[in-house]
Amino acid sequence: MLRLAIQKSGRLSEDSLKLIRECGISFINSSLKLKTESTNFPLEILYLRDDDIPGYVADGVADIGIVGENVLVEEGMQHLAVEQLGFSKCRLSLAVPKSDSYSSISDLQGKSIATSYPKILQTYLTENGVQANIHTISGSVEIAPSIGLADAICDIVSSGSTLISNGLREVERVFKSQAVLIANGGLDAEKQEILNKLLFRIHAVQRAQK
Ligand code: PRT
Ligand code: ZN
Repeated sequence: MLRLAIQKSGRLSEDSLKLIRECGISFINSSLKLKTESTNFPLEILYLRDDDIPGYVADGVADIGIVGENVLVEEGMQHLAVEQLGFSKCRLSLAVPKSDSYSSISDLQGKSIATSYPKILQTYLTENGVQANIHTISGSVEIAPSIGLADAICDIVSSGSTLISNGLREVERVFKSQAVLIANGGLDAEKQEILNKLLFRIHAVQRAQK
């Protein structure tokens, strides 16, 4: 039996469950349960917070998982990635108040930037030779400039409407993300075999969608 960790409830949940179902894997889904077993494939599904998924897979509590690349890279777990899944696409972007002048990344030199992704942001700033003060906050990042907490933000953007409604303007795209399948590096032969079967089905689903 292979253990798959997916997000319990959030932006990844629905498409993760949909992918498993499209692979012909049946299970009874209940939002109240923490885990469920497939009725026709050797798979058990664990429902977790997305941030916990890379750690559980690295520790072997789950064998495989589905998570956003933004979370995976921020947690320094890129080595677990097996395959991009093509959904939950978004980007991590820098944004400034729309009335602020901005011409290039060097305008952020010495400024303060609020984000929930300090590592990805720091890497990007270092690559661009910019030193800034990073304020790590766990949520409501987009209100940081208007309350005087930071000059700029670095946050997940999808349609861009959250930025607009908070009077912000996207100025740099820092990181592109989508959902990825991740796996523990030390699966035994039996589990690896099940994963190969699952991947075979995922590829068939992806081909059918093209
Ligand atoms: O509770 P749990 O910890 O499991 O979930 P979470 O609240 O941490 O994550 P969740 O469900 O919000 O997002 C899960 C993953 O979905 C993220 O890690 C991304 O990989 C991906 N994703 C895709 C997004 C978005 N699109 C997205 N739009 N994650 C967040 N957003 C937020 C963003 O933070 C901002 O507040 O949506 C807002 C921007 O959206 P637009 O459309 O207005 O630009
Ligand atoms: Zn989360």
